[in-house]
Amino acid sequence: MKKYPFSEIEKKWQRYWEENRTFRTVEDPSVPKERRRYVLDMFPYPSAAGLHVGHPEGYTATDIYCRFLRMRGFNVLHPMGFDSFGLPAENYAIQTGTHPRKTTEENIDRFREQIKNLGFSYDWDREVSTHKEDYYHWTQWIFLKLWEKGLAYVAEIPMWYCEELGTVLANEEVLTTPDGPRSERGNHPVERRPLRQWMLRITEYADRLLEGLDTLDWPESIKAMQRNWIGRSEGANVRFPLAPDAVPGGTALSGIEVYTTRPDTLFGATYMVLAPEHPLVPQITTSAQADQVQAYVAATRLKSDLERSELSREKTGVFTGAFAINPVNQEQIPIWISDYILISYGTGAIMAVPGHDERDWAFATRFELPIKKVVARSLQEDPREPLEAARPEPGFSVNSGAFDGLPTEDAKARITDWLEEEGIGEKTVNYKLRDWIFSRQRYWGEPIPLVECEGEYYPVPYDQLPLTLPEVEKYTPTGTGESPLAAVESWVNCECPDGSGRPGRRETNTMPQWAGSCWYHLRYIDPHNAQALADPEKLDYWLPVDLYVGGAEHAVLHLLYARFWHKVLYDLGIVSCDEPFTRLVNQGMILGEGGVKMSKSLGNVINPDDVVARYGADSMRIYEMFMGPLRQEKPWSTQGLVGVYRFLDRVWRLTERPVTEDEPGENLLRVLHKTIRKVTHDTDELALNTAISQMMILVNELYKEETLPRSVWDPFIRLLSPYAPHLAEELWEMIGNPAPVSLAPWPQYDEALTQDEQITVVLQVNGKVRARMEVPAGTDKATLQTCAAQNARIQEFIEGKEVVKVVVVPDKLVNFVVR
Ligand code: ANZ
Repeated sequence: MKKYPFSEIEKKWQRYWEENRTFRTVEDPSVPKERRRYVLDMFPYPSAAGLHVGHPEGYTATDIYCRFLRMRGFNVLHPMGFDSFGLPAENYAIQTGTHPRKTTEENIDRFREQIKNLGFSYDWDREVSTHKEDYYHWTQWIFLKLWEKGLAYVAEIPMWYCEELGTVLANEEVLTTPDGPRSERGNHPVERRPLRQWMLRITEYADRLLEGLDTLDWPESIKAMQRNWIGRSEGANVRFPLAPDAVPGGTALSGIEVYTTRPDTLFGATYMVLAPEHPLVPQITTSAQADQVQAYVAATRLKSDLERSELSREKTGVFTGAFAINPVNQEQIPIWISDYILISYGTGAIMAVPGHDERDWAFATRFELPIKKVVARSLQEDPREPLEAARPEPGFSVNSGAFDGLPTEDAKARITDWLEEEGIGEKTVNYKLRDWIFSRQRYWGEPIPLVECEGEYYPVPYDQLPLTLPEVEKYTPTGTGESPLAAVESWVNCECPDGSGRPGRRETNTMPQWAGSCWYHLRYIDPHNAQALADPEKLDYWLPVDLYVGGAEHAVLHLLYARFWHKVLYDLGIVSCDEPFTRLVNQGMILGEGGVKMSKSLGNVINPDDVVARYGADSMRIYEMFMGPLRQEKPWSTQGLVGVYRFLDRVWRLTERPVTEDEPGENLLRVLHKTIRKVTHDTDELALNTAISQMMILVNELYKEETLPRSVWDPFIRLLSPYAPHLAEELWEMIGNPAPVSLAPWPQYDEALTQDEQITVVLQVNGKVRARMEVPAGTDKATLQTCAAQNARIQEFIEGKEVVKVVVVPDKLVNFVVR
């Protein structure tokens, strides 16, 4: 018999599915909402490198799941598309002059081809690409809705700017080097410059983004990351007056407001720290300290917030020369500046409590500032005994006047009440979440559909969308921090959309790559609609997404942004559910052989095309699922891949045997029903590796037969179909069934037949039968011996005696030889 001809088989069935549009989905009103499923993959950025083995991992899992659901009668929406705006194509355009559209579309063609070669059951009629005009028409439409709702605004924001490249850089394009921050491209110096940016008010949705998490079936780790990112904290704002004679011009200034989550530690505040950018800094700095302060402020401009917040970094700072007054005890305390205080959080100023905050402790010890204990571990602890390290844990207030003895939580509440009564502070909630910087000074993105006219912005009318990207001469930035679009005079200059005939200037910033992926789950539902983002009835039928699968690298930003837009669209009445993705699964990373990261430099990158060419798509699919649990990280193993190929080859060779209408033997029937049960449950749970093992067990059983009983072979082919769809279609056709098996009903199992046959085993002591026990047929020796030793009758006979030997004959007897 000829070798398993996977390549022919795979081409044949891919053509069949395509020609027959086997996996096309329509909103079928006869299928109720409970029996429809929306299963979504995170769509890829079509990079020049093509597909890597990480892509097919998630795609195979969802494909198996979707095929399984279809066979069980569900109406399944399973689309694929491309996140096709983005930096690499633009950078390539800067270097070569090739239009990013050309590069991008070539890459998309290659990706599509590679994805199709793996036999995924996507409904290709629904393919979307975010860079296409009929797609970004609606991205712009959503932007205008955000703008109308007051959720988009302009602000001056410090951005990384590179003089040499003449452009603004994203955080990930800036490297920290010993010579300061440098551009990743070209290693040029960069600095932070305030630039005009479009912002989206995601902070207005902070509480809802937080609360919504409780309703989602997502990995706890991802929810925790989102919670941390949103970073809601409760505390108090407290105003510290300036010491009038210790501050230049002190009496004219109102004081320093701080945000603290620990108002209970107010008596322990021994100094204050302002962010170097704090507006009070130049006003309170004494002339003696001015030079040092200015130098420090300048140095801070070169640092990112991330770098500044690193806990392990040695603390730096400078004294301003000024003093404030602690309002609880009227003590004069010095005011410092330091870069670990961020201007963008709270009030940009803190009261430092070195006794109970680790960063403050590090700072105070470095600069020899006083440390006071104001929280004791217990009421017995001596309040005078000094601290040995910062003690952030709660306890009982000490050295805190009238609040002494209160447990931390009570002290927080009581001191906050007191602050409010005195009018020097109030309860405050803060979020780490910042508004979203939504503009990019780039060419290859969605134009922001606004026109500026005499200092005001006007929306491009809805009937003039999409506002298309003009062709440009060159993609290099203008050198002014503006996007290359600013150089296209004929596009930039236009009439003000308000009908006044005044001259206007188009917004030249474009949207970030995140924009398109914020709502693609909606466009798949009705991708060709020219009148609306999607038909409301179709949105209602399919939403929310039941299962969303993708990499954990999108744990925060993409998932938060997409949830934010979805909630805004919910408020606008466009969608009727306020969370887009009910269940989220992150596939684990695939590492290189030996467990190291796959990387070009290590030369251990596996190319899916090579695997498909050598072993076939079905082998690739099953291997990636058989490597280990979907959610876990796992190393590539060529040996493992060969093993899977052999398994499929063995399945193929079974066709050498005649298919008969004979009843299968009892054992084979039992294995079949167990297999159906396990594959059904495991596929449903996405435990795909164990489902595959069980199919291997059934194949081994079939090898013990001389013929293939149709009543076993037929359901086996159905089970195999989601996993190795090409081979399954071929086997199905070979036994004369009408194609496609991909849409044939899923096999049923009989619970009774999945139970192991029970057998009576006799239990003997010194050869005499003393008891009997019922066990599943085929129970192994060790289990039999353990169970027998626990039998009460047997225990009576062997108690106090020495067991010299135990004879175990599976399915028959256990004999204890005692002395
Ligand atoms: C006094 C204090 C005593 C603090 C103590 C902590 C422990 P979260 O929980 O993250 O909200 N803080 C306030 N604004 C800051 C800023 N702009 N940059 C850096 N740190 C800032 O943290 C709030 C705490 O972080 C605040 O409470 C403040 O230090 C500091 F035993 O105030 B705390």
